[in-house]
Formats: sequence, C-alpha cells, structure tokens
Amino acid sequence: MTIDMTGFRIRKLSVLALAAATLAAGAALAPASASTTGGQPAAAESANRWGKPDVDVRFATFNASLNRGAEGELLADLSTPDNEQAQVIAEIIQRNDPDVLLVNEFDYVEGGAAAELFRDNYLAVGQNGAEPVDYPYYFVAPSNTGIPSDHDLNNDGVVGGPDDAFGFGLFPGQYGMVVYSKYPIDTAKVRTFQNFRWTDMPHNLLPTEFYSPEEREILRLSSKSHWDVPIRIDRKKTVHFLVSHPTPPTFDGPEDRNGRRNHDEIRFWADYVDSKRTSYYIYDDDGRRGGLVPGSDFVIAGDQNADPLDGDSYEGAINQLLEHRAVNAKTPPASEGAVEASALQGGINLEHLGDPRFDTADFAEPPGNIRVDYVLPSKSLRILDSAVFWPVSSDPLSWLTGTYPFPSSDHRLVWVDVRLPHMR
Ligand SMILES: [Ca+2]
Ligand SMILES: [Ca+2]
Ligand SMILES: [Ca+2]
Ligand SMILES: [Ca+2]
Repeated sequence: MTIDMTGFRIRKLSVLALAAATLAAGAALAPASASTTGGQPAAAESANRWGKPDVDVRFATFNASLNRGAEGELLADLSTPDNEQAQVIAEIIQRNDPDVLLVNEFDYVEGGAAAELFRDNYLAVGQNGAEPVDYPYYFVAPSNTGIPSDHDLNNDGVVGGPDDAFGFGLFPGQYGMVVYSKYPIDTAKVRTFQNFRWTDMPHNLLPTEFYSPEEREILRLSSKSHWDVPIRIDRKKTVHFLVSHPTPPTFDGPEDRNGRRNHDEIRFWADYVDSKRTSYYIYDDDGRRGGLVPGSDFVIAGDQNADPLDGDSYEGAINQLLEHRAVNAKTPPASEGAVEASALQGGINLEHLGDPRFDTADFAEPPGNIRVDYVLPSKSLRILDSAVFWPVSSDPLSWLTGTYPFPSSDHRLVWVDVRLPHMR
C-alpha cells in the first residue's frame, strides 16, 4: 500500500484537536445533518495540511452484491453483526481500506438505515483481525430500480413486474448504491440525475420502434441513478465522485434496448465532464442545467457493465470514457488472481481479446470473466498505484473472493490511488 496512512492518522488527530477552535471561528463546513448523510460534523479537515502537504486519496468501487430478494431483507440482515456475506464484504473493504468508496448493489432504504447498519455493525468491526474502517460520511438516494413505470416496457403483454420498472428490480431501491467517505461530503452540492429522461439526450440510441411514443416520453436514462457527489478533501479542494451502475447490455432482444441504454448511461458521464457544448442538455433532479464546471477534478466510478473488448456491450460503449480527453485511463487496475482464474476456468475466457489481468468480474459464460468495474480519475489527478482485489489461490486472503458460489460477490473491488495536484 503506497498511501501514507500514518500521515492520514496524524492529520486526523490534529483535525480533532483543532475542531473546537475552528467551529468557534465559524469556519467549519456545515455538519452532515441531512437524512441522506451520516456521521459527525465536518471539522476543519484542512487545518494542518501545511504540515502534511501530500494528500494521496484512495478511491474504490465495489459491486458488493448486497442486494436481497425482498424489501426489508437487507435491513434485517444488517441489523445484527453476524450476516456471513456482509462480514466477508466488510473484510474485503477493510483489507483494501479505501478513503472514498462506491458500493453498487446495495438496496436503498430511506433515510440511509441500511447504509448506517452496514457501517456500524460491519465496517466499524474488525473482521478476522483486519483493522476496522471508519466512514464518518456517506450518501444514499433513491434508485429507479423496481419503481413501476405503469407501462409494458418489455412488450410481453402484461404491465408490472421487475422488467416494466424504470430500472430492473423486484422492489423500489433493489440494487441501489451507497457512497462511503472518510472525507466530508458537500451534501448541499450533490447533484442527482434519477429523473433525467432518455429522450432528452440528443442523438440517443433509444430503440424507437420497440417503445411506444408514450413510453419514449417517460423512460428515464439511468437504470439506478447517476450522482455527482462532491468530496471535500480540503477546504480548497473538491473531487467530484461521479457514480452510477448502468444496466447490463443483456436480458433483451434483437432491438438491444439494454445494450443501447448501457451505452447512453456511460455516455452521460462522458458528456458531463467534457464541455459546455456536449453537456448543455443535462439537467439534474432539482432542475439545474449543465455539466461539471470545466477544470474540476473528478473520479468516475462504478460497475459500467461494459468491457472494452469482450462481452456484448454496444460498440464503443466503455471507450467513450477510456478514450475521453479528460479521463486518465492510462494504467488499468490489474490482478494476478484474474489471470489464474481465467486459465483455471478456460472456455470462453481463452477466446477473450482483453488481457485477463484487467478482469474485474467472475461471470459464467457467456460472457465469462470481463472488465466491468472502473475507477477513472480526471487527467488532472496523478495515478500513484491501482489494483483489482483478486488474490491468487495460494494467497491466505483468497477465500474472501473465492470461487462460485461466491462467499462475497461475483465482482472484485477496484481501487486507484491519486495524488491531488495542488497539495504537492
Ligand atoms: Ca411487461
Ligand atoms: Ca411497450
Ligand atoms: Ca443486448
Ligand atoms: Ca476476460
């Protein structure tokens, strides 16, 4: 691990020591009091950055498969500290110790109840000797999954069920997501794009013959949601954590409605970070228009459900980000465990064009093991190190990822360490 955790801890202590004085001076950020945010007041996180100029931040994404088959099940599972899958997921997070983390496939529960239970009953409890990990801040918001559209979106002649929802799901919020952070989240400046309509994206790939005119009017672009979550690394420094979970390009027909939606869900961020010319059409759930302020630092994270070379995503879907002029995609996170898994499992994996080192998911074939989980910083952020957490079978931690049926998830945690430029 290259991140200077000792420095981070010293920094945090000084922050606590200075918190009272700073609060008295009225300089602290607003306490995280909204129902969608957790934790303690945001103290003066930059108080002693003069003494510790390098701030290296680990950003991670993890599709943790913490979704359940019915509403309330995840809440019940997390209300005690002994759910085995949640323990293994927590240990993976603790072993990798990200500073800012997106968890995909985490059922949304209003008010953040599930997110708080996972944090307090699992992440804050050392699993198998791993150090506990403390996230004073988190963000959750509703997801389009499982929300009835009241239209026959899959054209099976019946209205209702998971495939006719605004995003595939058995109940509202299934397969949602949560952001955890050691740094304060600027809750007031979070932008969500849950309601953005697919038809409002110019030159979209919406399959017009598959959907009725009424359906085209109400379809939402995001299968879950798209969030711009500003992370306050320092009083002067904000990194926009741009998170989503585009729909898999599969489970559809020759019209490829899911592949097309996946492509456009990925395109949303490509346009958002590009320029006013490409992002002019964007509006958020509060009606504010436009994309990211040019020159802002960002990290795009999430299970994008698209491999650059293999699988069946729409042509060029993920290359919209990997080849983007504002995105630093130079050094893909990699693992040796994925190389070993590809060789052991054989089959379609041996026909893949992509280097197995970059695989992030252990899927049965088709499509086999592919690269779908990404942490993509802006070019303004220097990448120090990165990895996919996929240990080889001889590693004592290999059981955490395991083999099918997985003890944790079919996806692997992916992290990238970046250095913030103005703090050098
Ligand atoms: Ca239907
Ligand atoms: Ca229809
Ligand atoms: Ca398809
Ligand atoms: Ca592969």
